[in-house]
Order: sequence, then C-alpha cells, then structure tokens
Amino acid sequence: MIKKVLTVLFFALSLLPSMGQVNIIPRPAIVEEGSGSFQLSPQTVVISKGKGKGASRVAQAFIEKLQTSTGVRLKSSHKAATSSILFAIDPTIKGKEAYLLEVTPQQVKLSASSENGLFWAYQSLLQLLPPFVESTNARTPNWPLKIPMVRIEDQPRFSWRGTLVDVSRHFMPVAAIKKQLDIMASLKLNRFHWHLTDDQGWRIEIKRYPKLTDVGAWRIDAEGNKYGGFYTQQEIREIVAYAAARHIEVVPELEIPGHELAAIAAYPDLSCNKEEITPRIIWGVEDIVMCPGRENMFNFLNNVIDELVPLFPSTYFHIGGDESPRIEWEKCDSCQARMKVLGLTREAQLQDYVIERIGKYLQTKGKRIIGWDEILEGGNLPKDAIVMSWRGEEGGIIAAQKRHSVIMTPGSHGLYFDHYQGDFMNEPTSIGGYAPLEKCYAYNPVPSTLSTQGLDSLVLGVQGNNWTEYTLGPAALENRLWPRGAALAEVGWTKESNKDFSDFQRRLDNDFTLRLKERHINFYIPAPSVE
Ligand code: TNX
Repeated sequence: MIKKVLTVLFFALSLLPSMGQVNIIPRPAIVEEGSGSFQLSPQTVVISKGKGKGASRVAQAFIEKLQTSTGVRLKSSHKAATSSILFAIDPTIKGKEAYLLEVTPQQVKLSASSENGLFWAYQSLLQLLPPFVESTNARTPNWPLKIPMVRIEDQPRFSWRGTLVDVSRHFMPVAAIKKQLDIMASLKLNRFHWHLTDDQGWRIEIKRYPKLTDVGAWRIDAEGNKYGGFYTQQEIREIVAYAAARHIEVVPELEIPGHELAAIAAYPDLSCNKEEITPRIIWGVEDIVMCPGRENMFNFLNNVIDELVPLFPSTYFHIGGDESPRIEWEKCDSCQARMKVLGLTREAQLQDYVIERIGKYLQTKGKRIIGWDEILEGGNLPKDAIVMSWRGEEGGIIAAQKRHSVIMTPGSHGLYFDHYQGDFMNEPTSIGGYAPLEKCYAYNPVPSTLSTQGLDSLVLGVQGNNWTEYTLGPAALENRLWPRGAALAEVGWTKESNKDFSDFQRRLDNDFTLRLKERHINFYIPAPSVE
C-alpha cells in the first residue's frame, strides 16, 4: 500500500514543473522549465543548419568539448535523427546576441540569428549538463546524460561585458590568460581589456623599439629580485585568436601620456627631462610622464600603434589617459611653447591635444578610442571617444550628458577586483577598498540620473578591473577574479528586474563553483562574517 502511494506521489511530482534545475549564470531572460529530460547518449547526433559555417563551427566546438570530457565523439550530420542536438542559424530571431534554447525529450534545439548568439546558446547548454563537462580529463560518465526539459529565450542587457587584466604590475603567462578567457566565455563576458603597458612594466614586443622589452619589461622588485616578462607578437596573435574563437574581443590599452615610466626607462627621450631611470619599483602615481612638447613622442606613439593595429582586429583602442600629472609640462619649455602656438592656457588642454592627435591617427586606422574618465578634463574630447568611468560614476554621467558613449567600471561600486572581498584579516594584502560579491552583484550600470534623462542607451556596458599591484600571479588573479567575475557577468547580461542575489548564490553553490573546480580555478568565496 505505502509503495503504491509513493509511486503515485512520485508520478504526480514528476508532472509538476521541476524547479531549480536550471543553474545558468548569467540568469537568462526567460526560463520555462518543463518535466522530463532529453537523454544525451553516444548515439545522439549533432546537426547544424543555416547559411554559412557559423552553425557547424559552434556544433564542432560542442562535439569537441564533449569528447574532451567523456572520450566520446558524437556524430555530426545534416539530416534529422531520433535523438539529436540541432544548432541552427535562424535569421528570424531578433537581437545580435540573442538565442533560443529548447529542450524536449526528442531534441535539443539551439537557434540564433548570428554565430555569436548561437555560441552563447551553446554556453547555456553546457550549463544544463553536469559540471564534469568542463573537465579536460576524459572520464566515462553514466550514460545517458540528462538535460532538463526547458525553453530559454535570452539576450544581453549590454553589449560591453568586460574584464580588464593588468599584466604590467604583475605579468601573467599566456596559459593563465587563456584559462581566464575560457571562464569569461562560459559566462558570456565578451571584452578582454588588456592593460599591456604601465610604469612598472612594458609587456608587448615592438620590433622597432627593442628596448621597450629589453629594458621596460624588467624591474627589481621589493625583494631585490629581477622580475618581469612580456608577450611576443606571435603570442599576442595566439591569444587574440583564442579569444575570438570564444567570441571575446581583445581591446589593447596603450597608456598615454602618463603611466609610461617603463617606456621612458627604455627611451629617456620620451620625457620632458629625459630622465635616466628604471621602470617604477613602487606603486602609486608617477610624476614623470611623456612629453608632448616635442614631436618625438608622437612619432614614437604612431610607430608603436603601427605595430599594434595589425595585432588587434577590434575597432576599439584604449589610450589610457588616467592619472597623468602635469607637473613636468608646467616647467617644460617645449610644452609651454606648444601651448602658446596652440593658444592653450591649461596643461589639461595639452592632454586633450595629445588625445586628439593620437585619436585622429587611430581613426585613420579604423579605430575608435576609449579612455579613462580623466580624458574629459580638457573639455574638448573628440565626439566619438568612449569614456570609461572609474572614479565613481560621475565621469560616466558627465560623459553621457555630453553624448559620449560610456562604460561603467566604478571602483566605488564593487567592480575593482583588486579590492578586498571579505574580512581583510583573512585575505592577502590588497590595494585596499572593499568589493564583496554582493556589492558587485548589486551594481546597476545605468545611474538613475541617466535613465531619468533618457540617456540609458549611451551606457555600452560594464567592466570589472583586475589591477595587479598585489596580485602576484595567476593563482592570486583567479582568487580575486572568480566568482566576482560571475557576478559581473550577471550585471552585464541580466536585466535589473531579473537579478536576484540569493538565487545567484544558489546557482553558484550548486553548480558554478563545481565547474570552477573541474577547471582547476583557484576561486575564493569568503566565509560569512560572524558578528
Ligand atoms: C587606479 S583605475 C589606476 C590603476 C591602479 C588602480 C588600483 C585607473 C584608471 N588607474 O593604475 O592600478 O587604481 O586600484
């Protein structure tokens, strides 16, 4: 009798929509869960459909991913089959990155109007499969793998969902960068802002200026050891291609005119006083900057840009612009002479001149410039320049009011991953500041001032910054980036009304952290504080 009741009960329960099986991060726009599942077995066939090679490229990526984790290579076909996973380019689906993912007991169907959208659908599909699919060590699973019945309709809130990694303060090897790109792609983060130059190290090979890496890529660290490294142009190409295959655009940053002591150490002529100096060995803002009084600096930058442009296909090019003291310019005859000729009264306007000139040069190469919010200070920023708001939201608000596009990355709102994430007594020394997971998650990239003024659409998106003064290598980077990067992904993708921190935590605990473990990521979630 009891057995009968239980059987009936289980049957009844199985008819109810099964809740909480979908653990996807970032949370999709519409999720309709059903009951039952699709059974993925070694006999399942992968079908691709639609114009061009997009669908079959994504289908192949899926086949390879499954082969890596299970040892089984699913067959691909263009014909219908009894158990199939269908990747379809469907022009009727609206939205560049939008997708539809439909799981029924007979078929899994992924559709999007672009390869990019289909790739995001594939990332969602992976998150419906057990976490072991992220492993690179093949193991035999318990076939069939069950994919819960669900219908997902999804598209991002913002087009810019970025992560900055500073490789100047501490160098990160190629493999470490690729590992982070993998996680980024799984979270539909689509911009990798690569901070390649700064006072403490120049990290990219420039053939015309070999000293940039012979001299500028090395410094003596606090313990008196020689420290450094750089990427060859071949390695840069390799990473850019690796990112592109994951639908991530790599945006290089060349700091102009400040934060460039490593370059000045290599080529002292670049500064006003031609200081003979080493790359900076301490943190903080450096007074020695490039000298816009002489043509030398512009020739140098143009030549460097000539070598960078072919390496980075992105239309965006970040020219830095932050924290550039003007003390040297005030005392520099050639700077003052240039200001006089141009009719400028403030040194900040000279910085505008630099940005305008370099911006124009980049424009001839088909590039659009991005800069930190200080680039607003001269008051005459080229119209199409994009402003990254880091000193709070104010720069972003002012920029949008002047009709510039903006990217929000305020350190004040939990988007600086070099800040502490829990009790600082339990964490390695960090630059300071406090950016717990919840604070990052709660961030809304459109400040109310902008939405009430109808300027929402100027906010291209959001970015989390990994400055690495105290992030000594890949393990520390992972410790600080994950899972805050997952919260960031939800901020960038999911509509404000659909965000829910406790549900995010559930998905993190039940699923995402297991995936990070499969990928051997050194993530860190602080213990809840006891008060
Ligand atoms: C400010 S954010 C900087 C970086 C530092 C960071 C440390 C920005 C544009 N400039 O150079 O690494 O603070 O949090």
